[in-house]
Amino acid sequence: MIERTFVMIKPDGVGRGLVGECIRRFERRGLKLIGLKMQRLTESKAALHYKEHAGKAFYDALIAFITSGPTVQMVWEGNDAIKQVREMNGATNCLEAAVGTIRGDFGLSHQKNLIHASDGPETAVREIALYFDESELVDYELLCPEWLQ
Ligand code: 3AN
Repeated sequence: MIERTFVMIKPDGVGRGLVGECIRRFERRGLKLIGLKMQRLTESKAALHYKEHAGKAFYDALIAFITSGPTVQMVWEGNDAIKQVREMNGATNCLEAAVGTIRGDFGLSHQKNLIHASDGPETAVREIALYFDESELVDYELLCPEWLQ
C-alpha cells in the first residue's frame, strides 16, 4: 500500500554532513521525496513533536538536543513506506542498530541517533501535519513507478 511517512534528520545528522547520505538511501530504495524543509526547532515545536515522551527521564535532554541545531524535515512516499523507513533507520539505540541501517552505520549513541521517522500511520499523519501544509507536498511521478510496486 502506498504510504506517506515523516522523516527528520536531527542536529547531529545535519552537523555531521549526513543529509545527502540519508536522502540518497531513501531515493535509491525507490521512495519518492514529496516534501522538504530545514529549520531549527523551537522548544514549543519540539514539545509538540515529542509530547508522548513528556515526563520521561530523558525528556529534557531530548528537547535540548533536538533544539540544539538545524534539522531537516522530509515527507517520503512509497509502498509500505512507514515500516520500510523505520527499518532503514535501525533501532533507536545506535549501539543496537544493525549494520546496514543509518543508525548502525553512522551512530554510536542512544539519544544522538541521527534521524527520526514516524512509527505508524496515525503518527505519520500527525507528524506530517505538524511540519507541512498539504500545499507544500508536491505531486509528481518518478520515472517508471511500476518497477517499485
Ligand atoms: P524512535 O526515534 O526510534 O522512534 P522513540 O520515539 O522511542 O524512538 O524516542 C524518541 C527519541 O528519544 C529517540 N530518537 C532518542 O533520541 C530519544 N530516546 C528514546 N529513548 C531514550 C533513552 N532511553 N535514553 C535517551 N534517549 C532516548
